[in-house]
Amino acid sequence: MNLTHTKIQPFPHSPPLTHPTFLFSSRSLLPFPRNLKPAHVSPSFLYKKHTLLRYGCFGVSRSRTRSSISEVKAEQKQKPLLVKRAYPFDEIEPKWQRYWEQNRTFRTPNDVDTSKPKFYVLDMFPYPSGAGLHVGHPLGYTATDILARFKRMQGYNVLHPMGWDAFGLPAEQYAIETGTHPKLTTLRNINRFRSQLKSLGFSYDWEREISTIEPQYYKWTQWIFLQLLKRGLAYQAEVPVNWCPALGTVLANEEVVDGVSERGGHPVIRKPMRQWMLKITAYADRLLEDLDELDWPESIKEMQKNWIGRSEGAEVEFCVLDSDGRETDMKITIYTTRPDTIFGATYLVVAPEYTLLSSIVSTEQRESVEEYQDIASRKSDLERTELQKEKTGVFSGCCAKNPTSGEPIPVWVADYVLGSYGTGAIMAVPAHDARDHQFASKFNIPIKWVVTPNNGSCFESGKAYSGEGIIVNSSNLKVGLDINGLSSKEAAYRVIEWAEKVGKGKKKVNYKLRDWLFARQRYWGEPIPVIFLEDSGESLPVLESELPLTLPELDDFTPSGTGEPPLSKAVSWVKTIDPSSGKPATRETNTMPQWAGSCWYYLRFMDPKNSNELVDKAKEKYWSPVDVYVGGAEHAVLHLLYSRFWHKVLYDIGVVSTKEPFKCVINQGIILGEVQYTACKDTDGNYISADSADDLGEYLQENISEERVVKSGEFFVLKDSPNIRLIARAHKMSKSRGNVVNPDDVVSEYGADSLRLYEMFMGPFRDSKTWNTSGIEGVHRFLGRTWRLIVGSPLHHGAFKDGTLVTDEEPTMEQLRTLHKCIAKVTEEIEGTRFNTGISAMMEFINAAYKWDKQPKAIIEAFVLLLSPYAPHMAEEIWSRLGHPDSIAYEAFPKADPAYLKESTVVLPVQINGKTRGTIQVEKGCSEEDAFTLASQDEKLSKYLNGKPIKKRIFVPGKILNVILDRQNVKAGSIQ
Ligand code: ANZ
Repeated sequence: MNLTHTKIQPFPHSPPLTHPTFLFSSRSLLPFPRNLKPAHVSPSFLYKKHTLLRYGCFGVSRSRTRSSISEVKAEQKQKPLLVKRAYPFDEIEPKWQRYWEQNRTFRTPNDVDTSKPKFYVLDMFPYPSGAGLHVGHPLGYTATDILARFKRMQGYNVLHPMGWDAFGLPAEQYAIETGTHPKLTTLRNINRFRSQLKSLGFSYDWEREISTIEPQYYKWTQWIFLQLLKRGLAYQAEVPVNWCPALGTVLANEEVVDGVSERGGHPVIRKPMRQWMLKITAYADRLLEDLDELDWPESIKEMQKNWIGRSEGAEVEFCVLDSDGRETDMKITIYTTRPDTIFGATYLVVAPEYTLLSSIVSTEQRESVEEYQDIASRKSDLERTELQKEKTGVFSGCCAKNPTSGEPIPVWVADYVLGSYGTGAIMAVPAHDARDHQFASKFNIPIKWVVTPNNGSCFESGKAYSGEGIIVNSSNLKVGLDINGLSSKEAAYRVIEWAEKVGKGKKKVNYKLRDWLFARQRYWGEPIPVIFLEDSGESLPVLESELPLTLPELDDFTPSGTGEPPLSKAVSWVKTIDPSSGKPATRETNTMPQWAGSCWYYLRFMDPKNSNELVDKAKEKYWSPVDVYVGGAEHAVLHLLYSRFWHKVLYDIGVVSTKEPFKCVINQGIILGEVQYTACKDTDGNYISADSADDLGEYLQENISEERVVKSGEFFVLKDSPNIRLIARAHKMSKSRGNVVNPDDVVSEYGADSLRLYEMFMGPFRDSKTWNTSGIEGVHRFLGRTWRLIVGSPLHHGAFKDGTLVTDEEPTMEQLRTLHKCIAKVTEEIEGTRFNTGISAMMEFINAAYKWDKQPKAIIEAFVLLLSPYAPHMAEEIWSRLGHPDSIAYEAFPKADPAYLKESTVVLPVQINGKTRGTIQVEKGCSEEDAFTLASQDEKLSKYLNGKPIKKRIFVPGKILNVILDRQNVKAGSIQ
């Protein structure tokens, strides 16, 4: 966005900052997978990295000492409190919050008038962590609140709810450590979050508040599970999980770092265990296709596409040979996306976990294969498939026949092939695949070139040629296949056709997307509504009429140590009877993952108290889909993909009426901590410039307070030694860095309206930005100026006046123009979610209004309406002082009148005898006569015109005035 048009720019002094850590620390919904970076973050990272280098930060990591965080904190504490209350926010904010609550101002009634348009604006509901609200939360919440308030004022029925994604690991871990029931911890945290949110004046309909831990809510989460089960979309399978023998528990991927547990650093192995899976893969194509219709950031759509990872190829059977080279009945089916290269397949690779492996491995090789399988079980998929990583593998002792060339080729076991993708077996073509090339070179396996680039051979390059081209060395008339001379595409087609004809293969589409592992060995989650008959082990769904299946009380939340989930300790709960057969049964003791509750909560908000249905059909039809959904980019894939999957299932069974849940998704940027400045010092304690510090090898660092820093060109330097360049760096806010800003502190010091305004003014909504306390002072001053303009300066003893200064006078043309320009800009910027520039427009208005003698009521009222979505408390207060008994929340948002937006004057060029001699400023509708009079009075033009005989005047209204003088007189005249 181009901010240069506005006179007031959001923090022109904000430096370009470093951005070393991406992941947003907010624990809303679930943690972001470590290996997944939001795509949109990367380009800015490159830029930031570049900036870092400019400040010399990368060298600094080698420094010997650092000032401790406590020092930084102490330094921050010493800063005197500079702020003076610019207006009585501490009185008016609680007053209006009470008013809204008592008057149920933001309640969306159950029976809204559905002939009116609707607007459903939703925040990704937070995980109520023990740390309370973080300033990152109100960034998105203020934006959605502005939209909600704006749309209400435009006459929409608005649904703007809030709730809690309240199951989760931290409460359970805290329970294990302290014995406090997770429910107690969670409810305490929810209460804190709720009161913090209320103190910020968000216009949520609190009567629709929901929490995923409430049985009346998770009843329907369990109900959805039963529908999935009924349709074969939930099933059980033996799946490798992260098993930590020392902790006696299964860990989530996020809890395993480099093969050891995040807590305690104990080794973690992959172990197959019975798990519940959801068949999201059955929806892969629809999840992919329907992305096109969505108004989502392209980066998220791209990430979802990659996550689904559709690829087209073929499955081909390779016959296993016995030790004498004869064909056996066993086949290895491989998946390839390059059937055109099949003649170049000089070996096969099967994954260490390939199911048929034990039946093909030779006796001599069995021991080394098993040893290799054991080592591979400790590695993550990511570690295994890294291209850079040295390839490892063992020979299986058996060979298979390449069905096209007819040649016997060895079968290897290697961990760069994953058991979970394709068929778990590949045909390796070392000439045309980089990983196969590395492997074949290491183990001396023949490399056979079968594709040549269109512009000539590259066979001698020493590496694989993975592009497409013209096929060579690929003919075997004995099997009836000759693809030489064909392009890769034609050849691939021909190979598939041939394989299908001879019954050795078929076309195949594959997805990277895996079925969703839907069980956790945890206490604090929704119980899975399934029982197992004791005699047969058969699994049966709990009857829908028995839902909710509530979590039993438990005192001991520690894992059992055997892999059995904590719920197995609730013996009397686990033991049950199958109601239909009367047979003894046991309950499922795994619980659902945290994703479950967040998959469908947006539907419940439409009808939160319904005890008969998940959501009433008519209500769903009216409110669906969510019009704007705002949250962090860390949920680009999993949460948004899982909800889309459940939504599509609910669509198929007629519970919802739309194919997609969220029409528009917006990701707010990350808020980084305040910039910290550091100076480098040599070992004698002398300051050295950051750009030369690297040459020193070892150096010391000292934190520098903002007052001692000045910007010089692109860099920051010491105020009293401008040749000493400093390191400027902003970090992700985190407890351990001590740079977390608590919104409560900001509210008590500056008020909620200032915090709201500041978060919106920091920069473009979607960009990452740095916190800057002096920035809040800036917006607080703006609100103070607004207050003084309308209400007046405080009285001499500091008290704030009652009433307002507005007058009943008719507004002037200039005032109307200023107002309508502001209305147009603020409206346009809210609609485009460019809140920062909307604020700039209001600041410009206030600056202009300070020049007026009088503040006509009509003008000021309209301005207060514009301000109200941003600073609702102040707006309500002034609105009531202006004599309105009702809340401002449902007043009509002002509309810009185009008549006042047109520039009323134009600059008219004036020509004398065809030559431009000057310009005059005229009203747009100005007549020829008036234009001529003005030109004659103009200082510059008058000397050409006054007293001169005029032959002709050519006038094009609004464009030009050309005056042709009488030639004869010109000769004698004084025109130069
Ligand atoms: C032969 C070949 C020749 C291949 C060539 C590539 C290039 P995508 O696009 O990701 O689907 N592959 C198949 N299954 C695999 C597994 N379980 N683990 C690791 N690699 C696997 O990739 C498909 C390609 O990745 C397949 O095509 C296969 O190698 C490999 F010049 O087959 B290809």
